[in-house]
Amino acid sequence: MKFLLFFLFILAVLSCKKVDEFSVTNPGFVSVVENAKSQHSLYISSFTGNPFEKGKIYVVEDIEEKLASWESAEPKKLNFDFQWPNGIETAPSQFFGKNGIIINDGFLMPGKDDGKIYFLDTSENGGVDASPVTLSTKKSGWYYHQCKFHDFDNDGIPEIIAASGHKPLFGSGTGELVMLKQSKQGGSFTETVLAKGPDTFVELYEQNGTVVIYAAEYFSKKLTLTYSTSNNWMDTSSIKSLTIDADLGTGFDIKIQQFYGKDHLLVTSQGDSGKNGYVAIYEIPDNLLDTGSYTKHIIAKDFNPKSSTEGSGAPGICTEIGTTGQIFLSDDDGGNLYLLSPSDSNYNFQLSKIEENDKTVGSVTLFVYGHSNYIIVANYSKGKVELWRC
Ligand SMILES: [Ca+2]
Repeated sequence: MKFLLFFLFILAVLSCKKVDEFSVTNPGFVSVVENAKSQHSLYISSFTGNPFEKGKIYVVEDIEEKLASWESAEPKKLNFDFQWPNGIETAPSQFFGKNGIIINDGFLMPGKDDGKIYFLDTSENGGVDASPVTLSTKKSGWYYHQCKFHDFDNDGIPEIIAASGHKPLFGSGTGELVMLKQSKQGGSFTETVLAKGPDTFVELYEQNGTVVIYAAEYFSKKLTLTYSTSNNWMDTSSIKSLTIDADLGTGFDIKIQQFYGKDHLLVTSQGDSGKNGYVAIYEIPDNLLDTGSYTKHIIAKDFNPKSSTEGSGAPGICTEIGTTGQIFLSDDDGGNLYLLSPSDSNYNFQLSKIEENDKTVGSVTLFVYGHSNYIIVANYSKGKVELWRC
């Protein structure tokens, strides 16, 4: 029996294979969005720490048709230059009545930290020749990584929720959770600060009419949730934040994922300022505000960056592989790619290294097509966008 279980486990671990790769210089984030043809486009952000070098975005349209010939995908560069583009989302059609993407730009490095949230019309040629519309209005020196969308005031237009970070040249960094509200379709956006703390990645979760925003905070090293005491998010005096885990360490990725048939928080922490990072799953209680009932399970630990440069950390972005319970993990500055496979139904996972690289791997994202789960990997240091099939 033990042998059989071991054999089944090996099968599960071996179920991810690299299909192919194509070249893009310094790919950081990979984002799959819906496009005007009801297919999917892959947007690839590219950046370096060189203050004189612009950040770039590349697009591969209709990736459904590229899966079988990934190496010849030929990404096209957007003509507009950015600073340090991060995550990209499908824009709600209600904003401007056309197909588009939301681009989150900027990073804490000097020369890159005057970030913005942009809308880009992608209805022609993936947006290669389009000029972005700036939606954020924050003062300079703040940057953005990711947006979430929810219609908080039921006017038919979703609001944008984003974390923004700020790191002065001297002193510690801070974060602010902001809401961007559009006045009417096609109209301008106003940006309101909801709470202090969230600086990088957030998740929005709704249960029984209660909306909460979770954040794995990078600077303040906490896992938090933000909510409205009156369920009226337009009344900023009603917005409160609670700490779920004060011992998170340097917070990084956060996602709602299903394990054992229930929603959980999947979180990566870069531990003690980049060192001794770990991956944790938190159980979500029936009462979302009961912060003492988010039971934490550390499922993999002792991740470390290959270099001791300040700001380096491990691990990075992760995603569940569909609904398999397996997790595909980028090691960030640790350089590796890992699979985390459940070995029982009690939060025990096996960690297996599936690729080793010299320096840094960027984000990973899931693309489900047919009956297959594909993972797209931004292999930053190798300059490759990898396609894995799991
Ligand atoms: Ca609204």
